[in-house]
Amino acid sequence: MSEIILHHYPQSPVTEKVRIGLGIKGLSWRSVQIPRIPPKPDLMPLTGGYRRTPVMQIGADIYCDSQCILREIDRRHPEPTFYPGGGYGLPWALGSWTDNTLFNLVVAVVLGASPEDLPPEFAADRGRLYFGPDWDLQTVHDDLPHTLAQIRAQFGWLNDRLSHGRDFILSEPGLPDAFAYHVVWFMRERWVGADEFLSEFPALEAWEARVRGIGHGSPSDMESGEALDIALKNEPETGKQADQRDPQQIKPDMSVKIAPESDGGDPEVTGIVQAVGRDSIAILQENEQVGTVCIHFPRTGYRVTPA
Ligand SMILES: N[C@@H](CCC(=O)N[C@@H](CS)C(=O)NCC(=O)O)C(=O)O
Repeated sequence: MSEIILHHYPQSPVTEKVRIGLGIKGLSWRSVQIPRIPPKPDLMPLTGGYRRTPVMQIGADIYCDSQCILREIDRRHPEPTFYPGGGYGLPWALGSWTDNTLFNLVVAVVLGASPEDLPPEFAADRGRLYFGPDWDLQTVHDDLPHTLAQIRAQFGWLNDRLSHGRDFILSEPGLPDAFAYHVVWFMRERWVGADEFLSEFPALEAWEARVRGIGHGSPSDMESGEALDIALKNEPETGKQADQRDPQQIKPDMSVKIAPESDGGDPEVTGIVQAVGRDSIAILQENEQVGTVCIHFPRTGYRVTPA
């Protein structure tokens, strides 16, 4: 059973990055809708407590974080390439900018522009997740002009890159387009001032329309219960893999805890190392609902500690 199952919700900007990735590859996939805020009772048995969105499931292998998801999609479906024109490596460095600095600025606009319009539960959850334990939405609101000045300069970089007759960030649609697009999409979808703000960037807007046109591949709905059953009926495909050069001396069969490094109050996920490498780590966990699952995380942005 090698169907791609994506656990997500339509409003999730980070998932939009993955959906465009699936569109570039022209893949069919199954779509399981999860709640926008915890509790997420049908997701937790699969992820061991990881609560962010999206999560990809293939049988009993679970991929947490869009980095890990896109790498795995590319490993299983190398064509068409995510790295047109031989642009290997570079998109991940670009993604580190779009996913952290730029994304966090846009989050501040989306949440801070009119805090009074946000459902209180949603504001409380996302405030803690993105601004840390001492967050204050009024401060974020008051800082909006500064935040927009930061975004304006950075969208200007993208606009400059896309001027001079260039249709995509590399020669053809690729990973950098998915990375940059999801941040623009997020602002466009969720901030009332976005149309006016983005109209300063005609090359970026023309590119945005081209990336939107790539689409999402071919999704079809699946109930969460069916996804849990698929995990239960399958064994993880991931074999044991050691890495002699691992700087932390993490080895298969060790018990570890993994959590995002950002101070968002994310729970740690505990498990037994199955595979460790430069870009990702995979741990085994077992519970009644899904049997044994292998949960994959990226190394960058995640802290692994012996449990
Ligand atoms: N580094 C993660 C970030 C994921 C993330 O923060 N996603 C947002 C939604 S777009 C989220 O998890 N929000 C809280 C939630 O869905 O519970 C990734 O690239 O997948």
